[in-house]
Amino acid sequence: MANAKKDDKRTQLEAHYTDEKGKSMTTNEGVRVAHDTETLKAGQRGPSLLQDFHHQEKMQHFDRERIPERVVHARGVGAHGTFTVTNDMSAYTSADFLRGEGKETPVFLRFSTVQGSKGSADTVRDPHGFAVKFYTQEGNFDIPGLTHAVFFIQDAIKFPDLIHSVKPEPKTEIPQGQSAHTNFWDFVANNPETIHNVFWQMSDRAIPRSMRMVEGFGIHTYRLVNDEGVAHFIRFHFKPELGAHSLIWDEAQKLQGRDPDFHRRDLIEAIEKGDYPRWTFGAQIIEEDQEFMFDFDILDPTKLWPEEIVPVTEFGVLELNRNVENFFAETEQAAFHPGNFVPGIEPSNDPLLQGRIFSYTDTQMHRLGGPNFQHLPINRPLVDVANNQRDGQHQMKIHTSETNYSHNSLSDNDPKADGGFEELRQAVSGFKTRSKPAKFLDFYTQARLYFHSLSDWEREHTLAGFKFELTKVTKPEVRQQVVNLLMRVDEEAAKDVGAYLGLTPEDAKNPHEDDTTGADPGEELKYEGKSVDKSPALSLANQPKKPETLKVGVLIREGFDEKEVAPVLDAMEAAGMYVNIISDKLGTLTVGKKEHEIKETFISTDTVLYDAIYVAGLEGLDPKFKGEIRQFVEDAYKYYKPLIVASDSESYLDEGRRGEPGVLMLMEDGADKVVDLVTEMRYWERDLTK
Ligand code: HDE
Repeated sequence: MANAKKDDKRTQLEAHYTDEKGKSMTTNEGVRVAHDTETLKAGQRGPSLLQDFHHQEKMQHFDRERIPERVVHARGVGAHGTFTVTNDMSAYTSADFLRGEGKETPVFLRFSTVQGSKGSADTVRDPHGFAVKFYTQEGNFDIPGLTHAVFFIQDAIKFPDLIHSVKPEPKTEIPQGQSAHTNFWDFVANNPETIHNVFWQMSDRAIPRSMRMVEGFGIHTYRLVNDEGVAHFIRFHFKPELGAHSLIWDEAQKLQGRDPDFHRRDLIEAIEKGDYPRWTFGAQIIEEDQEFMFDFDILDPTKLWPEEIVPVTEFGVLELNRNVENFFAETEQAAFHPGNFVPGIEPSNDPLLQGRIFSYTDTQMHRLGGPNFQHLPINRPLVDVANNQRDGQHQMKIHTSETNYSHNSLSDNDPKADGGFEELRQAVSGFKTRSKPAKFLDFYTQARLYFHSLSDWEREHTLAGFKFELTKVTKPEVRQQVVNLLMRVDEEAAKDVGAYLGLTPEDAKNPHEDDTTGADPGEELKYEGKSVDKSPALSLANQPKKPETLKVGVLIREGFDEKEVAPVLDAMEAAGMYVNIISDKLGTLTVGKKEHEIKETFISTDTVLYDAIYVAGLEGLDPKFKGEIRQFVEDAYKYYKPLIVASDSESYLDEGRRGEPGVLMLMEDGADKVVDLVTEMRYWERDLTK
């Protein structure tokens, strides 16, 4: 089977590129247009005429420019890239794109938030979508995953309820882009299976620093099947080269105003600069007969497989290396589907995955206007499509065959179903039932595992997340129920959050703990019970840190000390950091041999937009800016960010803060320390009372 080169998708898309430059204006029928700015009227001051077909066409097209936004994950950003195999997976799967070291497959990846509408801010608290489409030589394979390892619910039929509860409330259409409201928490309290993912949601994982710094998870259990028909259960993982890192909640909220497009801009800029984000793509793999080795059911999407028990096997590297040419045509019209499988990859019986396989095609037909959405350039596979599906709205093909059915004799029974995807041969038996396996009803063990695996600062942030959100809950009885639910996970956490809310957690069974409709007379399952108390892989404290692409805000104006500043900026740039000059006016500033463009001023930008602040020299600064500079320094300090202050600017740093972790005074320390200092990103041990 041929190798899909990284540019094959681009070549395919290019056939659809169109550019109006140098062309005369025409109607959509191709008729040249002499006037485009006045409608045709009966007399200069008279009414418009119905015969003005150009006006009508222009207006009617405009009137229909918007399509329904995605019912969830409406807000997103996408980019093209390449997946390259580093580890041949033939032993596990017949999927062509995972076989043969060095094989390249074009991909499209869309990141998204879940709750907010298309125009909502990027840095809201949410699980984030991590949806990948692989344009393989055997057709498209999609993983519409998340940046969380688990989901809120166990069964697809509850999805509309979950989403209704978290979306803006029906009476007021408030709040936007937030789970901090009464209905969502009422859902949580009365659907205790949500609590594990709610802990992820309240933790720093839900407010990433960058889409380039998130882990991606397929969440569900899938199957890899090899040429011999041997299957393994797996869970997909994407691990970012830059490590997974997060914002602080206060900062995230400010960013919603300062730059609602923060994540979008960050991704587009990095790719434009050639700093291509990369993830290793792999999976946790277990033998089929190890299905019951854990203390949970592997089909349960609210449970993760601890990496300490089942490590991730690397398949290859996914790199994003090309921005889209047109947001609507590519990112908005991209249609992902967890049922897009290629031979060698299959779903498991996970009841959430099974239900998703129905929903995605259904929603695309609604959103993209009919059954031919796969004809859209972004969705088209790289291989030929041949079947007897015909007609429908916006049909892009002219099928010339005289038959459109099988079996036929007139076309030699073409197209032939003669190989390709075949389901694993598997015996299935059982009574029809709506019940769940008993282990699905253990909602708390893994919520506890997650919480206990976090570092001190992550735990503190997670509890602060609960406190913030529950403050926005208007009904005291809902708060009480949530605090009681927390008690089932961790007594200390429940007491801490309860004390903040003025409530005493009650140690009572959740009324919905045994919820399962219908009786299952089926067999009792035996689980071996393998587990861990802590999973270090879950803590952001254990993620790699890299200097590349960290953004440093440099506060500076003419008159700085060149000898001090030039080596610092050189060292940062040599390490791949983005040096952003911020001054009192726009223009250019030469430091050493380099001329920097000043793109931001003291009043147009803010500490929250940078990973570190360097007060590099403010001699002769107009006193009217002093307040702004103090704010930059104050925020860098309180958000635990690296803070570097030049000798001539020490007056901006309170004496008590000098010598605190992550604070560097350049008169005492040297430029050589700067890169390591910034790479650390946060100094949680810093004393904020100073
Ligand atoms: Fe989705 N989800 N989902 N979801 N999902 C959609 O499909 C749905 C679930 C995920 O960037 C919709 O094209 C159901 C889990 C991503 O375009 C819709 C259930 C996971 C995206 C839909 C789930 C996801 C979606 C809306 C419960 C992680 C954005 C628009 C059974 C493994 C893809 C669309 C993009 C989008 C349904 C649960 C991830 C309505 C019914 C679990 C990343 O079809």
